[in-house]
Amino acid sequence: MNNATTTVLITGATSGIGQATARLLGSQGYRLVLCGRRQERLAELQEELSPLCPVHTLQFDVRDRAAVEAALNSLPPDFATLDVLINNAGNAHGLDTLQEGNPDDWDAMLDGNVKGLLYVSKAVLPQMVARRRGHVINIGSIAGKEVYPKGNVYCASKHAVDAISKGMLMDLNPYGVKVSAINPGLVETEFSQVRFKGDDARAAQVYSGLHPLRPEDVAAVILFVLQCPPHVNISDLVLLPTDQASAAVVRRG
Ligand code: NDP
Ligand code: 8X3
Repeated sequence: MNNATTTVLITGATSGIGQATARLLGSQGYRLVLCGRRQERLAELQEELSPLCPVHTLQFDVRDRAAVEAALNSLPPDFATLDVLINNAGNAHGLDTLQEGNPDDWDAMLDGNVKGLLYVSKAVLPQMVARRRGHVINIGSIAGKEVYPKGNVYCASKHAVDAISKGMLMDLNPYGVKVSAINPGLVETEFSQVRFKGDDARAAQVYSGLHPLRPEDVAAVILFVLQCPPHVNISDLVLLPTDQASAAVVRRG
């Protein structure tokens, strides 16, 4: 794959894993379509990366099906042929037992992490199928492989991503389109700030006393997965910090 002719759409590019991936792929000269809700961050990233690679931005909420379709349909001709889709947008909202949980949080997680991924995929996959060429990289989680206390609905959303990735792999197999699921453990991003609704002290506790993954670590793995030879597909990968053994077992010094 020639980076300069490969167009990569990244959802959730305004922060964390998506932003680190945009920076790494941009440094390698890929053509980027960067997506998120925070327009000012998209503009800043476009300004930062434009000297390195062609960049187009799309501002939309993945939960809004009409907005997803309108955004993808608005791509200018030189960005409209997408070679790679990185379904990364998502978050956890709250950490509560089900009996104490907030249904608004459940809606945000199921609508964003699951239905949002489906809406974006539906808008992109037909062109990959028609061209018999493409690569979808879905960012799942260790929470899609295991359930941890109070993780209930977030874990359900990521288990759904795990199932969707497996189904997508089967659906796209006849057309030679690759599907890769990357499932990280603890990564220090804005993830916990969002989960705990801006309670920075509580968010910091998640990573205290251990050495979490950095978003750049996940970006490096995404690049590796992307650059495998055409006959090689990494279909399902779990990536943990050395200090983490499972969703709930971590070593804190
Ligand atoms: P961040 O909070 O740092 O980034 C989340 C990104 O998703 C932001 O760019 C945000 O952009 C975007 N996003 C969230 N909701 C929506 C929405 N409704 N519509 C459009 N964009 C949205 O978290 P991470 O980088 O950690 O998370 C990225 C992915 O990695 C998520 O899918 C998460 O579940 C997964 N993950 C994270 C782990 C971690 O420990 N951090 C571990 C395993 C998986 P904006 O707000 O501008 O819309
Ligand atoms: C994010 C990792 O373990 O905080 O998906 O849920 S975890």
